Amino acid sequence: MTERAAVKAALKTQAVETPSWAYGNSGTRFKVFAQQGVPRDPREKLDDAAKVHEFTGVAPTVALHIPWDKVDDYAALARHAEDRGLRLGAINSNTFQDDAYRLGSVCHPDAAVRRKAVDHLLECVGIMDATGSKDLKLWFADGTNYPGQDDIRARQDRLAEALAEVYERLGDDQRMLLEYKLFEPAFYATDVPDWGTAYAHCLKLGPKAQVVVDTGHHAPGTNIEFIVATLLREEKLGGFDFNSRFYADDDLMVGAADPFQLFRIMYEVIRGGGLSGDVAFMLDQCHNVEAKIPAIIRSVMNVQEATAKALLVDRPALDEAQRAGDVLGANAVLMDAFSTDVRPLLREVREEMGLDPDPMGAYARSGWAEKIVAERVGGQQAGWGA
Ligand code: PSV
Ligand code: MN
Ligand code: MN
Repeated sequence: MTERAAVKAALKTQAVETPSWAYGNSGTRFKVFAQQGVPRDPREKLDDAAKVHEFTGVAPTVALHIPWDKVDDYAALARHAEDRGLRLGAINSNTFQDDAYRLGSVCHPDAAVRRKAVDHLLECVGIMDATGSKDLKLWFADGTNYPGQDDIRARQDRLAEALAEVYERLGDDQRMLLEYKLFEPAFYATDVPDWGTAYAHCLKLGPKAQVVVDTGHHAPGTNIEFIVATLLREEKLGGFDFNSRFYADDDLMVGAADPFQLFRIMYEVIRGGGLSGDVAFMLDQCHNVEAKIPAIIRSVMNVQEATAKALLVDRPALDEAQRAGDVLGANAVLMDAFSTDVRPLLREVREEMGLDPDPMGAYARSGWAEKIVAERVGGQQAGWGA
């Protein structure tokens, strides 16, 4: 296979998971703007996700958030997905929206609240059994706002105990993906604030526990690709929640704020063998002011472009320059790949996959946006920002 053919083959097998909540109305704590035609239930979210997959060819799975996507029959929901060429992806738990969780969930000082939270996590594993989902994605809003509010060490013990119970419940082919986030909603001490804390818990739990890197969850200036390289080396990178940020957890379209960072991350993924393995490439975004389906299509394309550029890095030349201590030469090899216009290559890839080379244009011409505005009245608000 020529090098170009190998790059194209890798791009054709890439899979980006889209989040159900990105299809619904969302906003900030100041205002949720209602858009016309948004899904009224989880099935309609899948209908929209099917359009993203139809026009990109690389978005075959959809992440659910429980209870935002609560239904009576999850097996039927999985069939609804299958009928549209999709599968259900990660099940995201939600231990942050009930009044009971004011002081935390699995780290709460009251054992009764911790029980409620763990029961929810176990319920999510039950949903995975019904949907065929492989990954339970855990994000805890737990933390404290004031020094002395609670015992930081005791909270870690409670967290470990809860995670261990859920880990035991996982099936052989199921994983637990633990997400970290520097701050928000807690402003003094978050209980899983960084990759080190997540890694330490996952290491103790065992091979089915891995870390999720949400690209919007770090302090400004953090070298995320270093974290990615380290977690891959330790076989603890479970996946990504991709989005981009200018300030904090902005949840904007991935690749919008810093396409160079996304390229550097994808380069380390490829360098560490993560493109063909079990790393889940998920989006975690909110489209507050822009049209949602095209924004998700654009996001998938941004991931593809960063991946294509990272695949084009001349690794033998880079290796040679690095070994020779050629600082500028090595940097130039990386920058050459980043500066390549990969859009013609991706158009070719899409044509070879039987797709329209222009997914944004094809979606706009499809009439789907007009159809859902006409047919769906009273669309659902996503849970986030509610
Ligand atoms: C938290 O900020 C987070 O990134 C977690 O992944 C949640 O599940 C998701 O946002 C909800 O939008
Ligand atoms: Mn996330
Ligand atoms: Mn987030």
